[in-house]
Amino acid sequence: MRAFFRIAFVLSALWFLAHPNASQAHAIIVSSSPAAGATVSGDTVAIRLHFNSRIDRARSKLTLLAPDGAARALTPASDAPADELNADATRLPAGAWHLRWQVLSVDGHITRGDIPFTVH
Ligand SMILES: [Cu+2]
Repeated sequence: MRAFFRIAFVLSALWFLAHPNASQAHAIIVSSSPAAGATVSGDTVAIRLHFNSRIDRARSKLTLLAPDGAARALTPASDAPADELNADATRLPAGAWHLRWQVLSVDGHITRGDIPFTVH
């Protein structure tokens, strides 16, 4: 048991060495529109990604993957709140889409994710 606590202590110490700003945490997605797995109707989709911390919008990316696999880069809206990455996607044919996001948070860490959604 003692060895276990010693290992746990060493691992947590290493974690804080590797993440000096861990208290700021990196950007984790809090909510998204569309939500993962959602079905939206119409060919215009307002994309709203809300993170738990401020993000560096200039170094964050939004890419839409079409049902046929074609990638479409989206330009994030510049007037969004500091913890949001927003864009308007227009002319989306019906089918299964993926929204790929990659953000740089203010602590310098990159996080990314993939939100599948369906256009009806
Ligand atoms: Cu981080």
